[in-house]
Amino acid sequence: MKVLFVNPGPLPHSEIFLRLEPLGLECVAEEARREGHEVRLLDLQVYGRGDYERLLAQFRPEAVGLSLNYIANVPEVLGLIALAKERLPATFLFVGGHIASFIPAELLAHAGGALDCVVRGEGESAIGPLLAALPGPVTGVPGVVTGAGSGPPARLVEDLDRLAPARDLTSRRRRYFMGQLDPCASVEFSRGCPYDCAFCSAWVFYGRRYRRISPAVAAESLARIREPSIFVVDDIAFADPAHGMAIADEVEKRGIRKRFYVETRVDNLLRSPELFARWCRLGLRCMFLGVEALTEEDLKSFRKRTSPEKNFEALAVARKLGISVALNLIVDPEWDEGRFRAVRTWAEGVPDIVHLSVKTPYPGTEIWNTDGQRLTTRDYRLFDIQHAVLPTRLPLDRFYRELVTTQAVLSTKHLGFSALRKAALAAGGLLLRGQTNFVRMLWKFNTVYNAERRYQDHFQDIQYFLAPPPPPGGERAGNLYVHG
Ligand code: B12
Repeated sequence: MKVLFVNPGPLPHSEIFLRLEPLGLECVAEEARREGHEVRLLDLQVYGRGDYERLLAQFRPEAVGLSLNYIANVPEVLGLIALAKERLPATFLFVGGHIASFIPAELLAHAGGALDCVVRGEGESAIGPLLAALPGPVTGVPGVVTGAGSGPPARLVEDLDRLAPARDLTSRRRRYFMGQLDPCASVEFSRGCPYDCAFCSAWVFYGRRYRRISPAVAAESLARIREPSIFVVDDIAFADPAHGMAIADEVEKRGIRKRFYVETRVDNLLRSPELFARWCRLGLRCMFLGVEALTEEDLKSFRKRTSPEKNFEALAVARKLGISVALNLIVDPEWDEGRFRAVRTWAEGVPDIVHLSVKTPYPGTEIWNTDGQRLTTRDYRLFDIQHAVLPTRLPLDRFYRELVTTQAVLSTKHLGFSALRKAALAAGGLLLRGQTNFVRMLWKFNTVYNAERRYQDHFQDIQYFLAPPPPPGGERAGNLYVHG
């Protein structure tokens, strides 16, 4: 069967810092190929709508599977479905991915009959049985939801070692980058997270399970990658220090030299600084720490299971490693000017890259159930953690002025004189190698850090309305787990 997999375009506010390969979709595509299907993959982060239309017309897929990880992409994906339905009415259309797994009924309703099914959970275990069932009914396939109801619960992949992303199906790979790690490929060493932060849906998706890829398999997969830089997409890198050490052994054994970026928790770093020091020797260049809040009270409200002292201690440990340290703080829409000022002062005084994201309840998170009744907008596109979707204490336009000023100050801090010199050197090197992603990013700041634009985004016409959650007191987190 001819199958086309499609990844939607980027969100406007993340586009400037990075653009990464659709790793999950590549894994699903590879599974389909192993089953003998003829497979194509189109990533709309690096291709345009015209390419999609051309592929539909020329390849004429019998099935089209779209990836939907980010809630802000919902309207775009619905548009892509409508277009495919119009051009190829007999083609089987399905959607899978992180956010799709939490809102299958809503997606089917929005698509008004154009969408044949939603696949919940990890796509690798469902794709074979799904395509094999066609053109018959698919309701018996685990994880599948159709207009007629749900099939058996989604199944976790039993053996992560047998997965292999179909990187050869993504062209224009030089367009994938992460700041100065340009070009950059993605890998995974593990899946899932054993913690249960209230603002995150990753642990709900995987049911708090943490699964490892065998060290030798992880290293082999790294060895096959051509790009010099690697984004490790794990929800929580090196949660198991022994596993991290074993991968390091295998990487060393094979003489693999890459530059790495990882995201992890502060307690992880504090538990095994020697592991991170070893990875720095192996090429770890940048580490993202989910600090999230500066006060005990806020950390508790997010169930972060850490403390301000631990956060500051971990930052000190990370800085000693001599790598770039980035951290995130969650902005509460309740913040006033004084609170923004205090955060600006703190962030300007530390050497790390400080990101601000806005507290956003989206389906799958615990705060969706506790705060979702208070949403001020039901426009999917605004759920990108750069817009306020809960009531703000400041008038909305002033909230954005504070937020965007703070973000711009923190970004230009890193593009101050000495940083700019370093950036120029890096940019020069990249340009010499023909890599323009990072340099283009430097010029996009003014369009992204624009308070008026973010405010005006609230007044766009809305085609699809996000349904609010049921009243509180209903579901327990365990009942919301995607996998059975
Ligand atoms: C790595 C990562 C990123 C990377 C990008 C990864 C990439 N290559 O695309 C970066 C850093 C760019 C990123 C950015 C953002 N991220 Co992010 N990210 C993740 C993270 C930690 C892992 C994703 C991943 O690669 N997993 C590994 C792969 C193998 O799994 P997968 O992509 O989920 O794919 C599997 C299934 O979903 C499914 N599947 C996927 N597509 C399809 C398609 C079909 C047809 C089928 C059948 C199945 C299927 O099968 C796949 C294989 O099992 C997740 C957390 C999580 N565990 O999901 C958050 C997560 C997805 N991100 C999140 C957020 C909020 C963001 C940002 C908005 C943050 C920001 N403002 O900067 C941006 C927006 C990015 C954008 N679209 O432009 C939220 C999503 C919230 C939401 N519901 O919308 C998550 C869930 C984290 C959280 N805190 O809750 N992210």
